[in-house]
Amino acid sequence: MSETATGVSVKGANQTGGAAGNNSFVVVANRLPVDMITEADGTKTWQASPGGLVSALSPVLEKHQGCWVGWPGVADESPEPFRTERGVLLHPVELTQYDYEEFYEGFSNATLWPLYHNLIVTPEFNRSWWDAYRDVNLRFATEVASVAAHGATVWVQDYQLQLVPGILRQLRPDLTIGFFLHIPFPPPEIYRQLPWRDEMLRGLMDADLIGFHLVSNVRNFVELCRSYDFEISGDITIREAGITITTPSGHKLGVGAFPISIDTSAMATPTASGSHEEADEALEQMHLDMGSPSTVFLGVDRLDYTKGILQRLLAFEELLDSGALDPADVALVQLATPSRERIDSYRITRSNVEEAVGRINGRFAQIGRPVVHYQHRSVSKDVLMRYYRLADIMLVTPFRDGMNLVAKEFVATRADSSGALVLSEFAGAADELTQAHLCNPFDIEDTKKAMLQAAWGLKDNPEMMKERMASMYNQVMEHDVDLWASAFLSALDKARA
Ligand code: GDG
Repeated sequence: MSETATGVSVKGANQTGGAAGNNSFVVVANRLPVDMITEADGTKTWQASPGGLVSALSPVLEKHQGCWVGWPGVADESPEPFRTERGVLLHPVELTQYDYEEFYEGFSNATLWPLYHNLIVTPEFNRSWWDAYRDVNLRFATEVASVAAHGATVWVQDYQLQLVPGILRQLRPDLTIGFFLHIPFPPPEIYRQLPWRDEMLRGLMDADLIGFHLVSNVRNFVELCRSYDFEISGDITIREAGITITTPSGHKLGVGAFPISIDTSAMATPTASGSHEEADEALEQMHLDMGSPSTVFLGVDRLDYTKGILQRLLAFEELLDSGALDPADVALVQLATPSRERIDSYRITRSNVEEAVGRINGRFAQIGRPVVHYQHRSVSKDVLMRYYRLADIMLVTPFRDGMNLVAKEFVATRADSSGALVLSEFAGAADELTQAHLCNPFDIEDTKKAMLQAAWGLKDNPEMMKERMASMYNQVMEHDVDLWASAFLSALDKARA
């Protein structure tokens, strides 16, 4: 038994191989790309799970025919590993109800999520949650060690698994280990609030490469590392692994910015199934059903307080109130995917959003013709695509967001350069989509201004609006998820070498 720098006890550490599996490419993420569903008659089925990480990684795993290690989305269930139709081996990790509450809802989503999103709500620091986080990270690392072939590449995903690189290095020094953080990395003065900051950081430092979305995230991380005994070299402005950090034990770690993107090929057709004509008819019908508004605003988000859904509704309400927008002429569609529903701050957010939807419709809608169309359910990819195509103006107004794939997905449906994007300057996507109508979501006047500029621009200056959309469309098409994954994986190879 040996102990890692994170204090996690590891049986059989330093024994290369051991019970090595035969997968040469392994991704490990908190969730599998599918959720296990129990039907009324007790049969178990699988359903694709929504979310940015799944959207980004599924095509990468399919291309490599790799193995995905993760939790199947239901507590106390341990289904057998199975291969998807597209050739990805799914290897479930069991989480108990206790793990779910303490590791997932607690430490991951009530401690780390708010801490890394610049304290939009106050993080809770609870010692038993930390213990659960360490235990579950050990379990994930042990599963990976059992499925990875000798010398395999393992790609660890996101904030729930930051101790996995350290544990895995002890268990399987033969592996090449990459880590990607899908959410922002906070400024050091915020990170330092974490009571377990040293263990957490050391868990990460055993990776060969750490990737963030943005250079600003890299800067925060490097600045934090300066306060430790690490040697730092390289140029921060070189996006892909411009920085090398050497730990006191001599381990070298690459650090770089790899802005994530979307599977553009999946966005190119109006629907995955059905003809173009059918898709157009369905779209027309949707528009008719909504009372044929001349401008449709659209929001698509997990129902999360970071996404700024309430503030966007309030901005819309004030524009209706002042007469700047005519309720007979506009509609706002808000799709809000259920998320982390048992956590208090999420319940409060949902209740505030739904109160605002009811109030706005009560004030401005006609019976049978809502001005805000709100849905708190997931929709299929086909239906989501239809909403993207229906919208005139996409509203993406998070207070803080690592990247935001919704913004890129909307742009990718605009081969004809139609429509406009209102985008928060605090979404990672704003670094690339500079031709969006950028706004500060903390400033309601600024948000209203961006919404109106987009609406007026489409009416008064369509040529200029087309140029803006075309430039964003090209940016997204030229920087797709394949490029993101291949840039990361080739930097990982180099870092290991
Ligand atoms: C995290 C980071 C980063 C949403 N509703 C439905 C649905 N979705 C899909 C969207 C999109 C994804 O979920 C959401 O991705 P985002 O990037 O917008 O946001 P997070 O879930 O917070 O993702 C984020 C991302 O990781 C990747 O690194 O960009 O900053 O927070 O793909 O299309 N898909 C379907 N039905 C829905 O109702 N089918």
